[in-house]
Amino acid sequence: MRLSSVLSLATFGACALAQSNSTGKLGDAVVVTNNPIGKEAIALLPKTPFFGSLKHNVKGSVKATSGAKGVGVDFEIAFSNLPKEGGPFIYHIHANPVDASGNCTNTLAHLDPFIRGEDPACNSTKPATCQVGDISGKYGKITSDPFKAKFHDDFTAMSEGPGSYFLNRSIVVHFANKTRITCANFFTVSGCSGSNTTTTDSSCQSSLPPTPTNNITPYTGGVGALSVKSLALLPIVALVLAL
Ligand SMILES: *[C@@H]1O[C@H](CO)[C@@H](O)[C@H](O)[C@H]1NC(C)=O
Ligand SMILES: *[C@@H]1O[C@H](CO)[C@@H](O)[C@H](O)[C@H]1NC(C)=O
Ligand SMILES: *[C@@H]1O[C@H](CO)[C@@H](O)[C@H](O)[C@H]1NC(C)=O
Ligand SMILES: *[C@@H]1O[C@H](CO)[C@@H](O)[C@H](O)[C@H]1NC(C)=O
Ligand SMILES: *[C@@H]1O[C@H](CO)[C@@H](O)[C@H](O)[C@H]1NC(C)=O
Ligand SMILES: *[C@@H]1O[C@H](CO)[C@@H](O)[C@H](O)[C@H]1NC(C)=O
Ligand SMILES: [Cu+2]
Repeated sequence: MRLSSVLSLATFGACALAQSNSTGKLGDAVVVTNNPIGKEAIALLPKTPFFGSLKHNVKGSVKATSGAKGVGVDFEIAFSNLPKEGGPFIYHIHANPVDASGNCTNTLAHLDPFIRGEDPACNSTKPATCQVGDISGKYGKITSDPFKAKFHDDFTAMSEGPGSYFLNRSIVVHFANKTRITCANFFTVSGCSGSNTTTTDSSCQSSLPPTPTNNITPYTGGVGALSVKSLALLPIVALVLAL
């Protein structure tokens, strides 16, 4: 009797622990309800991979649009030219932007404002308990080439303030073994053929500064209309700031 109640207590304790681990020190991820209507941002992968021994980088982009009524974010994913080996590939929003050198290591870990940690792995049936930045954990790994996906995430923020804000951060694509292949920063695209912009819009892509300046965070803090001209100047501005 006594032993069995101790045992059941222990079992209960283990369950509670496991749950609190996947829920995060600050609780479950909170639904974002005040994203600016119509706001769009995109992260475009650079020409050169970070992972040294790949000849051609993964191509593609992660496009983010404020969800209906400002709730969460609608994501559109397009990746192609993936390595022949080492999949299924995973991708996440990482905490820091990519620096000017394009070094994906310096993007640090996944966006994790609720301090959940990577382990245990995200259970996609309960996305609020996953790391906010664990996009492939919540919505699926990259399992085809080309890979396209569209999904809605409730927990990502497109207005500054909350920790779940990601437009000052980056996307990182990894091999299945977590080695980083490539990474790119988000920036707003209101100036990039407006709401008709798609991830395959080549005019949009060619308006961007070429690699490696692609890696400089061009996010200018909520400026809506980022013109092609100001995009082109950004590397210079960033260089001046860096000096
Ligand atoms: C939860 O965290 C504790 C200590 O922080 C650890 O011992 C335990 O293995 C973790 N449980 C799971 C399911 O990861
Ligand atoms: C991860 O996988 C890739 C592709 O298979 C391989 O080239 C790389 O060396 C691996 N990294 C580690 C740390 O094992
Ligand atoms: C990237 O940055 C990390 C940490 O700062 C460093 O150890 C590594 O050598 C860098 N990699 C490259 C390719 O520069
Ligand atoms: C994920 O959560 C669901 C619903 O709570 C549960 O039925 C399932 O066993 C969980 N999967 C894993 C791998 O923990
Ligand atoms: C990004 O913005 C958020 C919210 O405004 C802020 O808390 C965070 O420190 C910023 N991160 C970086 C890397 O600039
Ligand atoms: C998108 O473009 C088409 C034609 O190029 C135009 O008819 C339509 O109004 C545009 N939609 C928006 C939302 O701008
Ligand atoms: Cu990652």
